[in-house]
Amino acid sequence: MTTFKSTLASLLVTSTLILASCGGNETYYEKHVSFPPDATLEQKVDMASRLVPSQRQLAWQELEMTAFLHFGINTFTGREWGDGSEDPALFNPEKLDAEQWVKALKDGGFKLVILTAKHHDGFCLWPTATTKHSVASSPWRDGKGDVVKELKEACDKYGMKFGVYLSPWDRNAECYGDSPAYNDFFVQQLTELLTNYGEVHEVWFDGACAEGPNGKKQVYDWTRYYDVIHKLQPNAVTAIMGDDVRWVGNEKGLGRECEWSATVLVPGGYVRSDSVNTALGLKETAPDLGSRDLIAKASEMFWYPSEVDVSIRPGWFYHSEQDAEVKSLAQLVDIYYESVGRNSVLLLNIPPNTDGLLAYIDVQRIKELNEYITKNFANDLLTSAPASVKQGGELTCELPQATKVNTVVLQEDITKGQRVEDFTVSAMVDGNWEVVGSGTTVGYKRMLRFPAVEATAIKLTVNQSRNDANIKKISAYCVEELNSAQGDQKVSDIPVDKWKVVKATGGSEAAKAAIDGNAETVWRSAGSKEMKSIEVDMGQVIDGITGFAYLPTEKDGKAGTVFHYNFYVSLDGKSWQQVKKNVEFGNIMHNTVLQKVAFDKPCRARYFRFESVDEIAQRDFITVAELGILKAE
Ligand code: FUL
Repeated sequence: MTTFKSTLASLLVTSTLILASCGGNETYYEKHVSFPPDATLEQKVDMASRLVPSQRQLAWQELEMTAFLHFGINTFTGREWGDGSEDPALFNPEKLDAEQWVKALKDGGFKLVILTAKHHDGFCLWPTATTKHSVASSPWRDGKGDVVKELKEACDKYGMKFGVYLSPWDRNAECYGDSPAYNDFFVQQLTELLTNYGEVHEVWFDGACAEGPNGKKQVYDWTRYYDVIHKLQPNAVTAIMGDDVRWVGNEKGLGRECEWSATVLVPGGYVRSDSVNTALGLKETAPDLGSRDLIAKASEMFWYPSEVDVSIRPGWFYHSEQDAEVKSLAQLVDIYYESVGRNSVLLLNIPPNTDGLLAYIDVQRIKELNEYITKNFANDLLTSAPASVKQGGELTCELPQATKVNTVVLQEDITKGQRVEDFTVSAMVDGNWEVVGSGTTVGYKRMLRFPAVEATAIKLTVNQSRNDANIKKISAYCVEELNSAQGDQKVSDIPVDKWKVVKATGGSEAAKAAIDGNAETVWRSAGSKEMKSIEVDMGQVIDGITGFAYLPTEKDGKAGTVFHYNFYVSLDGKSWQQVKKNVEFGNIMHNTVLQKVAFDKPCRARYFRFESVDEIAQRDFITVAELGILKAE
């Protein structure tokens, strides 16, 4: 048995004392707090410490692991973003079995699943009355199928919560960009989804958006959408462009080490969000969303916790050529530590394939993940009780004998707010305290990994907090260590050592970095209003070229990432054949992974030219970490 010891001066263990420690002030602010105009920083910080989640936000946070299913017309076209012109006849997942999905997700430890009921291409996975661009026009189940219904029934059968992704951006709807008409259309779709299928626990509105077919920009009526959701599904959190759940800011599975659920960022769906966030210099991707410096400048705060969305594969949709790139168990465990372990909920995407099934390898991998978590976190080596700790105070948990520890998990009682701002974790090793971890925020859950020590006690020191910190639990484990080192990413199927740059925007010399087989070196073209391009001589004619690859870079943010491109091939470097014209790297601005592009048919060439039509933010230069040529084995 382990024992739990506290230093009385620094520690108050009963709720009465917790209230006393707050000066008898029991005021909490649910989800939002406005600061009085003349509030001092001290008063603001005090109010920030008493900002708490709503009931539905708390229930969502406790799920910890949630799953995404990206499925739709893109599954059948091999794209990440469809443009809305796809023929519904392409959609025919003949073996679709939603029970297989849900059973696999349950075995993977997931508590809620969100389906892309409609992605940006506008194709609806349920037989909506709003458009013909849906499963009803597909050959699947003779046009009588309903993916939403089949999934929801499976969820109900296996006790899985259910959520819907309904893309506001719709590249098919004719009325898109005619704001009032599209808002009606969208509300009707939302109403169908939230009325006809039983309980929904999360509604996910992504932030991607562009101009409509008529060139007009769509002005979304978020307030109206929220009203519909709250009326029809009061227990559903609204995510991303919703105001209950915040996008973490990347699609890599990475929460911030300093992750505030109590944040000054105004949710994107609020009318004032642009003006307030711009004035504070903030966006979802900012590294700091809740420090005292920001609180000093802010006039309000939100309980707006982070959700970490990431795909088990490089893309969000299933592409068979990515079967070998399913994340390893070690990578998924890292993601778990860096999402759930960083005060966030994990939203892991496992996309169904063209048969309408989750691929075997994905199913195995999530099962391994759950087994790893269940096994390694089954035995807490400590017995801690909830405690209130003053700034500078300590909480010590003793172990009965020297025990190997390499992971400590901290939890705050967020029903009393998020308060810890700076902490240290130490282990008693051979009679001395050794610091094994430190950080800023804790929040709902904070996990720390460190090289194993033989500890006889674990101590948490709260160096700084907003009022007394309410520590719910300290746990310690000795988990199995996995090696998540990734091998080098193969960009080109053919050797690049004989390749030469013939010409490039800004000169050939600098552009060598794009074809040197080294992903670390990056070519940044000269700035130009014209299209930026690079022309390469591969040194010999290559038969059977099936496509090309472009590796973007995140050095310098994502600046220079190509969005639309042209691609040409040539046998002699004089007469050129255009094999790709103004094609989009769908979602590249959010997910800067290696882009592999397949040609319609294999070709023969000695030269190629890659040309950028535009950059993700219309900058006048492009960057290329690496280019490669793909060839069938
Ligand atoms: C983004 C979308 O553009 C991607 O296609 C994907 O759905 C991701 C989860 O959200 O905003």
